[in-house]
Amino acid sequence: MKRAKISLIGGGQIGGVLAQLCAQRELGDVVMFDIVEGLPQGKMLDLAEVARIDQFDVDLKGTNSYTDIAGSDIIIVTAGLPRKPGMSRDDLLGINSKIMKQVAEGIKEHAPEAFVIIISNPLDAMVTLCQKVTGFPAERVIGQAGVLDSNRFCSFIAWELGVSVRDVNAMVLGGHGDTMVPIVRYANVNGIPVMEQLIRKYGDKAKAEEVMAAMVERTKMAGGEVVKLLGNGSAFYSPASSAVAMAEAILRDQKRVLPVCALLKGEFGVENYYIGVPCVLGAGGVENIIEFELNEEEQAMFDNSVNAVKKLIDELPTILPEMADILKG
Ligand code: TXD
Repeated sequence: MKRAKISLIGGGQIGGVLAQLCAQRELGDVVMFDIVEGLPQGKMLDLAEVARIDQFDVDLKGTNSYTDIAGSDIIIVTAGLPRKPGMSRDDLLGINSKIMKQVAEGIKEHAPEAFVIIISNPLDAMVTLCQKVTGFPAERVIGQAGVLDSNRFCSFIAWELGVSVRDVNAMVLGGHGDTMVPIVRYANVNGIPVMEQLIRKYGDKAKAEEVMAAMVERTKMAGGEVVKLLGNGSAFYSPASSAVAMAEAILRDQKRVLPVCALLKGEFGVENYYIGVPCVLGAGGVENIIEFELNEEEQAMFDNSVNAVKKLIDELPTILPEMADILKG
């Protein structure tokens, strides 16, 4: 039985962790592409020399040629610049759009059957651009942000309540930016509502709401918190693990229910925009979008987040005038 083939477009901080995780989990053979001569080749040679220690049997290859991604089952894209302290993800739109167009053209030409998971920021706009340029069915072009944002939210809840993060369930929807929408109402620890536990812990509803509000705010700003501490670059372990969970769900047909940046066709009242929503991820990629009733406050926050994404998408034709017709389509 042939092993799956996973191609990583971008061999930087996240790309390196992606390669290591895919190899250690033996998800498939891995090709790492980057434009920097020697970078992917060096990283993959180093990783290949770990195989005996970490006990994995997969082929690893670094390359500067798109021809090597031919036949990929899954492609994970991190090509693009990360933000620096003080920058927003949206500030990357100009430079990363040009990179994403080039990457999408390479994928379209050399791996037309692949499932594509985008990580590059600004995420929602980059996924949109990749799908438009490749013309691939939307269920095969998705973005990773909600898995990361939701797991950050779960971590803050677990640390606050002193419980294992494995037993915390909480979801973040919407765009991957300051307008993201943590769904507080459904946050729970093994089914027990988090808010109920916070009220018991503090004996005061107002205090419990204040603590939850602080966790919601920290979730929204969590990316910037890491960027500020690092001083140069952004989070890389967490986005890599999040994208690998999505890739595994597709490769192993797991039917995982995960927050995915997916193209909505009327769900949650959104028509033809990519935004983070709960999806069933399996061999068909996005196999279903799980809608649920948002309350008034959640709907307002979700709509605000959708509008923030729309504003970014509306800038794309100015950045890539040669693509104006495709982008408006
Ligand atoms: O969860 C999420 N979606 C986000 C994504 C979480 C954190 C970081 N997020 C974004 O991922 C970040 O803002 C960046 O836009 C990407 C990649 O972040 P990373 O930290 O991996 O950036 P690096 O280390 O700079 O790596 C980027 C690589 C680097 O090796 C470049 O040489 C390469 O991209 N690059 C290219 N590869 C292929 N083709 C082109 N044109 C190209 N240009 C640069």
